[in-house]
Amino acid sequence: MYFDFINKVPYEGAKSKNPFSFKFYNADQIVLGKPMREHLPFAMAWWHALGADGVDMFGKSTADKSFGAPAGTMEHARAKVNAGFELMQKLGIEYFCFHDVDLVPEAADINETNDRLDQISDYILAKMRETGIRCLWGTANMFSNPRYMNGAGSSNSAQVYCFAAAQIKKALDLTVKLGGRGYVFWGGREGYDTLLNTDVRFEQENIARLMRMAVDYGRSIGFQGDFLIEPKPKEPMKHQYDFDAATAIGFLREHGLDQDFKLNIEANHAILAGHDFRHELRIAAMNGMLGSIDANQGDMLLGWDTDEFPFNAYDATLCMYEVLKAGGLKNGGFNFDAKNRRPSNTREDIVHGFILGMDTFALGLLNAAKLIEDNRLDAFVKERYASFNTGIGKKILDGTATLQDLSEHACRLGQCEMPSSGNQEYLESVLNSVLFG
Ligand code: XLS
Ligand code: NI
Ligand code: NI
Repeated sequence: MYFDFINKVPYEGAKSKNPFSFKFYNADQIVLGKPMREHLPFAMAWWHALGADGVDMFGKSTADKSFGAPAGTMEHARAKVNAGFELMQKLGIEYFCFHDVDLVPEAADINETNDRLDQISDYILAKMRETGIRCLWGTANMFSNPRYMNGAGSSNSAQVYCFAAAQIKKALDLTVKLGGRGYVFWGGREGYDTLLNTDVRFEQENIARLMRMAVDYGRSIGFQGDFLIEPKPKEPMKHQYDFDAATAIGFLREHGLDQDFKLNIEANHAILAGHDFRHELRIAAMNGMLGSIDANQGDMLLGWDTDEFPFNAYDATLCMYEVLKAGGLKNGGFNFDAKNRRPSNTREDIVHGFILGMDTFALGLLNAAKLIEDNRLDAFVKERYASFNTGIGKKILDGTATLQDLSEHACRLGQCEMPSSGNQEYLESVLNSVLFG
């Protein structure tokens, strides 16, 4: 036992002072006709929960993630499985997400790595059967190994491209073996630092080819879930090709991949792209491409992907508002792509992080449901466009008016009335009164 200081974390309500209890996440509570656990399929990110040990560019690890076994061994890989399943069970987290190399130490020869992956996935599968915990999505890490210094699908080296393909194939095999609902492409090194050495069109077309091959292979082995692109504008590259939701959607459509792919929207990546979380969710949702969510939070004062456990209740509320209005996540979930701050280096801190994140999204869900029931925001937006419901506006929507007709309409009026007020401050006060009233 690695988390022997807790049993199953209970829901005790907002007034509880017990640090190891949920204040808002009450799995069985019905919200808008569904239990919270179904609205919020939470997932543990293997790499953060079981891997991230506080190493940063300036310092060594601060947290012990050995779980009692020597680093770089299969014993350690199995200890991580044991610790991860114990943690998920105690928190009531029903899903996990993984990269291939989160699961086992990578060997020099890919064949050896693949053997290790076969072993560990047998071990994981047994745990899944025992606990009922499931796989949300899998992915291949195509950014850490030095061979990916120029990218994976965007590499200038055909050999590197083949190694990327081999990793994707294996990660798809694992995802199918573990019953994963999604397969993610996060293009960390798919981008460029200078145009002086880069053929952007060539690189993007090659990425699309690799994705097409992945889809063909995945479908051929029975993968029925979603392929997902996780947009991020920069870091580690200066320019990353999957800049934001709109860019990724355009890419998928251009290359005929839009039937198989959706998007995995990460809160922190939205901020790096100069948007906010809800903008990215809306763009994905209105294009029918809201697949899954990487639930974390950035720091407005820092320009990088800090992957914090989310605590901003406004953001979570407006996120859940978008998700509820989009009809929920079908194959997706809320993956805590989040890690403890470097000085929060105990096992208790890991549990605090998840409790915080799960409570924040539960609070967001409860608030978003209240906003929907209140209906003032929705009604306002609907009314705002009412001039298109009748007369010339209706003709525009029906497609029965020409530019000439509209011009005649305007010229007949001579002068234009001002449109109705946006009433932003009023709407913000509605938001506050619903949240805190
Ligand atoms: C990095 C990404 C990464 C993906 C999975 O910024 O968020 O963690 O989610 O490769
Ligand atoms: Ni992510
Ligand atoms: Ni990220």
